[in-house]
Amino acid sequence: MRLSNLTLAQVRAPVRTPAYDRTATRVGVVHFGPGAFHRAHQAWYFDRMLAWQPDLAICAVSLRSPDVRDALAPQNGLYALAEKEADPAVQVIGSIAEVLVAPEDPEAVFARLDQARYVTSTVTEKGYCLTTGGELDLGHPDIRRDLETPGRPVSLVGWITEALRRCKAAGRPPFTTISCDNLSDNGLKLRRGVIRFAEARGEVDLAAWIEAKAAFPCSMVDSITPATDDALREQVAAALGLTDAWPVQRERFVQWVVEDSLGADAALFARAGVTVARAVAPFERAKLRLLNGAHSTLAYAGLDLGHETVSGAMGDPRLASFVERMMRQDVAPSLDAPELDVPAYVGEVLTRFRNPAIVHRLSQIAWDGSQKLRFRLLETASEALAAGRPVDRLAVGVAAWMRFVVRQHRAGAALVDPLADTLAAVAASCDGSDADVDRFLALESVFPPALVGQHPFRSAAAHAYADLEAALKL
Ligand code: CS2
Repeated sequence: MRLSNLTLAQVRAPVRTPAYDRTATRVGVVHFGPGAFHRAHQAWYFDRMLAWQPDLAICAVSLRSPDVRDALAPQNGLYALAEKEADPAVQVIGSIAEVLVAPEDPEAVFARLDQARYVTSTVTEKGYCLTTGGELDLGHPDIRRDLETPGRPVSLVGWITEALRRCKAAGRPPFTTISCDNLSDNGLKLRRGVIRFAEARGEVDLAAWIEAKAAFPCSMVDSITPATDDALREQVAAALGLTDAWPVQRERFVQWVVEDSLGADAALFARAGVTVARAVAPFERAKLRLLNGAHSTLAYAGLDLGHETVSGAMGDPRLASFVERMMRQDVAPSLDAPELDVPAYVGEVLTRFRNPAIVHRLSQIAWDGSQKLRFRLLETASEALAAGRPVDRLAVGVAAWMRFVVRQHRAGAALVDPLADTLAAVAASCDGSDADVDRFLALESVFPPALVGQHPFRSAAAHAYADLEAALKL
């Protein structure tokens, strides 16, 4: 038997089930991107809030694939979340009221957006359609398409702008949009993108209204969430006594820091465990540069050395001590986070990476490298150069990514990356020499020109590209 509203009461103890009556809840949140991360993170926070505030159920919107809807619709949106620790715990999350697939029925999505108090998003870095300078890329195919047919958007920016236009036309106050992706200044970038898009649509009044009235708080999200596998499905079925087509898993650690433009809801978010902060940037920089920067470095260098998982790579002293040196000596000096005990934070992140209950595949982290490197390593390297600090270790993950792209190409393995075709063409022209590094560095949509022009960065990348093992001794 399968998990659903009908079978919920049969879920076995000690699995926790929603602490509220689901039939009494109402959609107040529209979320774009109902992947595993959203379901393990924001949906868990809203599940807690629903116990005190019934009008914050989620309408989850998939911009393309029907897969999550197909898995969760027969379950009435219910699914299990497993915490992977030495003492594992499983709970059933009830905050997702429905999953919509945007292209199938755009008006149904707009109807939900009409009643939304919050719009949240986990569409990954590429979903923001930004240039390397962090501005909306008006030449991006999705943005061009949305400018042609703004009433049937395909991009996040297109959806939010059209929904806000409808709010304004109906005389309603705008919803608050919370970006939950791993981008520096995510809220600011999304806000600028939406305003820019409204202007490009010729909607100058709308752009001014959004600028004056709509809130786009920045947010930092954190919880290690490996992809779902059959082992998880089995573990969950045994715990629940029911099957679940798409459970999710994460570590117990979970953090969400949201910039305080939540008005009266700030107390509710805080009660659910959200850190409501005046400034998110210090938290966000620390997390992106320390955790995600180390993750990507471990992924590309670890795969090169034959490892498969994060905890496996952390068992290799060459990698573990390298990322620790990079975090403490190269990343920490780039942070201005007086409220954060950075040395202790580094220690916690390394302990989390070692969690033996988590099987986090390096290949999962390796996805979308062309989009991730900027926020995780390149911005840190640019600032280090400007401050006269070395970039040798910061360039290692970048060079390991280049090696990864070439290796995948030679093995005939597909690259999961929006720039896959461009990267394959670069890899095809690589011959293992120093010149390969220049070929990669010439990719303007990956590398900011100001960084590429700097000799120390180029030579550090070339050194690590030529001999990764030697570079790991740095
Ligand atoms: C990871 C992140 O896949 C990746 O790129 O670095 O998903 C990471 O696990 C999360 O940001 C942790 O909060």
